Amino acid sequence: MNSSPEDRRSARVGLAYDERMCLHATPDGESHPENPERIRAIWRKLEAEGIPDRCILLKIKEAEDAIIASVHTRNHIKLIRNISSKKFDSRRLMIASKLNSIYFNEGSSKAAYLAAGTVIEATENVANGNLDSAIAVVRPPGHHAEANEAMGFCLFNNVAIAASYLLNERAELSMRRILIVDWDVHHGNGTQNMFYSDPRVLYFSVHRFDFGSFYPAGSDGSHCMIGEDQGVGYNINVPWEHGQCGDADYLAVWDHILIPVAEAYNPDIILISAGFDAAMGDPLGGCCVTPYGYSVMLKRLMKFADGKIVLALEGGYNLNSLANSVFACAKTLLEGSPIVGNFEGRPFESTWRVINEVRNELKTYWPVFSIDLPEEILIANVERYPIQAGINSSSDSDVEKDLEPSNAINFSSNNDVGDLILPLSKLNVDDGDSGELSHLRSQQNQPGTSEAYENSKEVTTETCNDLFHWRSSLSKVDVWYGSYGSNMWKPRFLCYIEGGKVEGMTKPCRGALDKTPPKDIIWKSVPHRFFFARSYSNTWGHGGVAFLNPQSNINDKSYMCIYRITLEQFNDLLIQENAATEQFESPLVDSRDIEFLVKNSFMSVESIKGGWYSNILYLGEQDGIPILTMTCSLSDVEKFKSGELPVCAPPKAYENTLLKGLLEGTELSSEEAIGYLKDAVARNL
Ligand code: X5A
Ligand code: ZN
Repeated sequence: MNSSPEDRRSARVGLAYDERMCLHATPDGESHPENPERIRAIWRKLEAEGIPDRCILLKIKEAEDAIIASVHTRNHIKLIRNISSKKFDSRRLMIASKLNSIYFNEGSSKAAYLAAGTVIEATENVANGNLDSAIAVVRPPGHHAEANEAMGFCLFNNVAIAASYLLNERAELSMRRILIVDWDVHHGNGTQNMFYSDPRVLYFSVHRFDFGSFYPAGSDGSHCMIGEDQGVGYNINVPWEHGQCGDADYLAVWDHILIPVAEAYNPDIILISAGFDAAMGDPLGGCCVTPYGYSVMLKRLMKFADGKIVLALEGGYNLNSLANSVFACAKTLLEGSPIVGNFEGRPFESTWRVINEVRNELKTYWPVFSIDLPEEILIANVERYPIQAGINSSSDSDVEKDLEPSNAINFSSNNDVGDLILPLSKLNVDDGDSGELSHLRSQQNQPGTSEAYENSKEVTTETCNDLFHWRSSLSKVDVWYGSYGSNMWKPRFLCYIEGGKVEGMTKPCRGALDKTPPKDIIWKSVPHRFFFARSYSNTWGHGGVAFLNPQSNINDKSYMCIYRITLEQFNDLLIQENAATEQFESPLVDSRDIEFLVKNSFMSVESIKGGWYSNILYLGEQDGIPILTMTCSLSDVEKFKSGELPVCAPPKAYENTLLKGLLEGTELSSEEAIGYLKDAVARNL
């Protein structure tokens, strides 16, 4: 190690970088966000700013298997050690393809061992006092790597290895409480799992969660994951509900969660899983943290653990944002104060909700959370919502006012035909319409939302306004969602809107982003047959679930409860009904699709093709608004008939839910309702 003589006043900051970590690259030269240019760009920027001269450059060395083995399995280590060897040449692609978001080449092993070794080296030298703090510019990243699995661009869990090294191999350094702050935009599932029952490591992560749909998806990143056994209370997740979070949101979390906890925990050292993919401009993160934001987040942590902080690079995929953010952090460590800058905006309304949820979940373990947040904060900050592009154009609402009723498609509904919905042929569909369905356009501005639109103007940035495009326009369109299964019982249906579960469900629903309850509820019957098929569902366990035959038949009659919701909510419903986990940057069903549906009566949704309910049916209209439902494809019906797919009676809890729906919504007696369901089970398709 060599320190620069002329800069005695600045802190001893270790800096580690090695070009050999660029050896890990896609095997075919295909472009990939996690590529060697990431750390080269950082290094170029640091050099251009004279940072390496002000730091202590660290020796780079490969991690030893014995150390890696404290968090990874023997098998995993063997795989990463051997994956780049000649004899794996033919199997490398295949092995990578079986993993989640992983590639391997001849340089992967070397880079993985160097990345882990470098973070160990940096951590050890901060722990033993040789350095005040350090930055490890490493790749591949680590926080998604599980004990026995590479995933999410991560091979070895660099930070977890270093933490466990201090605890288990370097006890004499007295690093008894390690705070890991994971500010990568993704949840560090691997790190969480490795220390889930270990109170010596407090894992804190703030990440996009989007109700479980953001990578790595599922429930691991939920605020309910607080640790177990001895480690309960020592795992803290702050899950954003959406993208676009920026400095104000992160600093609010620092103020009201991280800093109070750090004060109470009193860590001996802080390891930062420093991904910069929450940075403004990052192509994966969709958030808006500025270099100044990172700088302040870091500075606020420097008062703990005598300033013993190690930053280890995780994600970050916009080369400029990445390099500028790392530079800001280096400067902050060196100078002991944040870079020059200022904040704009204030936290989202959802940020306060999330902060309250986290504090509430953990208040028995962190008494400081029992103190309610000052009401002024909550009141003064409730009006910022994520941008829903399109809604802040002032002309938008004018367009709606100018609508001429004569342009509307004339459904000339004849509601006197009893409660049977009109067959399509009776509908007068005016083909001369300009494009969108005018009757769909002539919808309401919902109460309260115009203020939200006003406020959303202030947070516009070039990179932070993409995600909610489709939501904004579809939130202004109403549809009737027709339910014929368990959703006929309103409390069960509401799980899809508000999130949560009712009795008998094995797991909670994510809910829709817009949690407004349905505006109206009507009961009808439709000339379609409903039946039970499949033999297991995630929500209800063993037994069949309800489907509606897409083909109508005048002799069939099924009860249907229709809920008036927005087309945005219908999309969220569709995603949940089809158990889709990825994020959809475009809607599954939009206004144009409804036009198509009006003409063709059903439509298969391509992007959820494997889902059981990927077929949208149009069932006519009510009050000028289309009635849609979702069911299986015609080809599934054929498979149910042929026995290729199972037909099965519903599980008891599911059947009871349907019964409750029918009894509360229809005039049916208990016997009649039971008979109606029994009949659906008994008859052939
Ligand atoms: C370290 C990191 C992201 C993985 C995203 C996979 N991983 N779609 O940022
Ligand atoms: Zn990430």
